[in-house]
Amino acid sequence: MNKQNLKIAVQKSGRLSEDSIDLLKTCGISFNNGSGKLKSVAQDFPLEIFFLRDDDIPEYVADGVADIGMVGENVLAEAEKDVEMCERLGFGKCRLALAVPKSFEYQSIKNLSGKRVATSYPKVLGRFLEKNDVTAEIHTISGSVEIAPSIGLADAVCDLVSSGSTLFTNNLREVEVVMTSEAVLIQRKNLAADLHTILEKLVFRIRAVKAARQNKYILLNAPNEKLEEIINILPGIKSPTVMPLAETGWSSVHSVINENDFWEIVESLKNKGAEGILVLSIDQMIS
Ligand code: PRT
Ligand code: ZN
Repeated sequence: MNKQNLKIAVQKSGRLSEDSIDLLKTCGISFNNGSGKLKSVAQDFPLEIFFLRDDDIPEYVADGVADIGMVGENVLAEAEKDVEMCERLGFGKCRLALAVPKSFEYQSIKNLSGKRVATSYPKVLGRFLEKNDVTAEIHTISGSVEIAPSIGLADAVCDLVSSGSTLFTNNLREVEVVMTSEAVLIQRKNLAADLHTILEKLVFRIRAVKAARQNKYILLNAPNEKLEEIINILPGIKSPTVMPLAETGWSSVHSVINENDFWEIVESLKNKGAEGILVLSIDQMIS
């Protein structure tokens, strides 16, 4: 009997494509994603990959054309489709923000009352304005939102921001965050039991990759008289592994540290007399 594959929709080409494909591959799933491909079947995992425009992904998942999908929360919020979010993916981070020309005297969101705001996210913006009790004219445009004020099409914009340089070069100033966003894994409702089992396996692997990306494996040599102080600096999953070195009076210490504290920890380790510090990336981390 032919076993069913789980069908996943990912962005065909754009800001989320590379990270989506890279995440699946780091999960140990191999497939051909050669340019122009619309669909691909994984060789070693029961998964079929559909390459689509990001805006279409929530609808395809809601309709059951795909079982799951990787998409930005911003697209999901705008699409208003009946799907479930099952995992945050940790990439594609950005925020949907309101911005005004630098000359606009902005004190509060009330200043947008009666103004024209250009956006590609009319529904999300509409809900935000309503929540803040502001009535403004929403102008829906599909691209290059940031130029709308300079060509006289709008008084303000509501667009995605990551570094802020697009706003800056267009003489705009960010004034409100409407929502923050990252790529998420979504699933359709009422997934059949066998497909759900495959999804659970995939989510298990994704979590292991995410945990690994947030951590580093560290190895170092420590003089024994400093061992206790050095161990105290290292958090580790449980406690660090300590092994004697061939050279008497020295030990080798292995541990896992969070990427965020990384430089601070390495600096204090050096100050305490640690030597030969090696830092390695982790592929998967299963707790
Ligand atoms: O063709 P398709 O419809 O699939 O792609 P698209 O053109 O609609 O989307 P794409 O590839 O541009 O973005 C896909 C997703 O990436 C978005 O839905 C967000 O979830 C996420 N993302 C993360 C971003 C950004 N960061 C981002 N900076 N999407 C767009 N931008 C744009 C923004 O619109 C603005 O023009 O980048 C500019 C701002 O960037 P900074 O760095 O100058 O602030
Ligand atoms: Zn799109």
